[in-house]
Amino acid sequence: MAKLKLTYFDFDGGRGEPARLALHIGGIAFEDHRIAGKDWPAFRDNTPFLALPTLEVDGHVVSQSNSINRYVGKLTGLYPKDNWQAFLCDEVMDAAEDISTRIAQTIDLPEDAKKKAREKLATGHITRYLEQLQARLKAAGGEYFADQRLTVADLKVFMLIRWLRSGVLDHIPKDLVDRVAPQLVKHYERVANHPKVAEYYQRRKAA
Ligand SMILES: N[C@@H](CCC(=O)N[C@@H](CS)C(=O)NCC(=O)O)C(=O)O
Repeated sequence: MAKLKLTYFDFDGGRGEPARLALHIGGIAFEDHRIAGKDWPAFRDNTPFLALPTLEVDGHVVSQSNSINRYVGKLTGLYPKDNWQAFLCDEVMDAAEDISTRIAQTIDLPEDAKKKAREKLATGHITRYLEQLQARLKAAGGEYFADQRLTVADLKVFMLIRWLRSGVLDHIPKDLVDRVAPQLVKHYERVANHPKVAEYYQRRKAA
């Protein structure tokens, strides 16, 4: 087994969290390297594309969250072997990445511009993405996004829905998901209650 070191910011969420969860669920040992915000400017140049997460595999540092998710998904059995199911998994992960990027682009805007941009996103792209993700979930059987079982796509959407419902995003109503895509809330709860996911967060809380 390759020696793995996953580097991401020091919080339980975001683009690095699905891979942390997948490795935990799969019982695969890895170094969980967490960077504090204050250390990021000095660390940035160590990353290939000036961003996190990165994954070091036997000394080779690679990046891009969904590429990492696919790789660890294959290692942990949380990525479909069937080509079509793999496509469904990828499409959902890339859609979640798209909408997260649009939201992230508003973070550093001045307050007025942020309010305007986020209100437009909430009624526009975010609503559309949530409706479409819910439709994808229903088409896949209603419980998981691909392969009728937990995959890295579920972990990626889990983090997105948690972010949208957390209340940290000013001007994006925290009940938006509940109103426009209630099946995604049920999906969120399903993933949160997965024994390994629940155990992971119990352990994080106790740490
Ligand atoms: N396409 C990249 C985006 C990576 C990205 O933007 N990461 C953010 C954290 S979630 C970051 O490193 N931000 C710090 C910065 O850009 O200075 C991926 O999917 O991994």
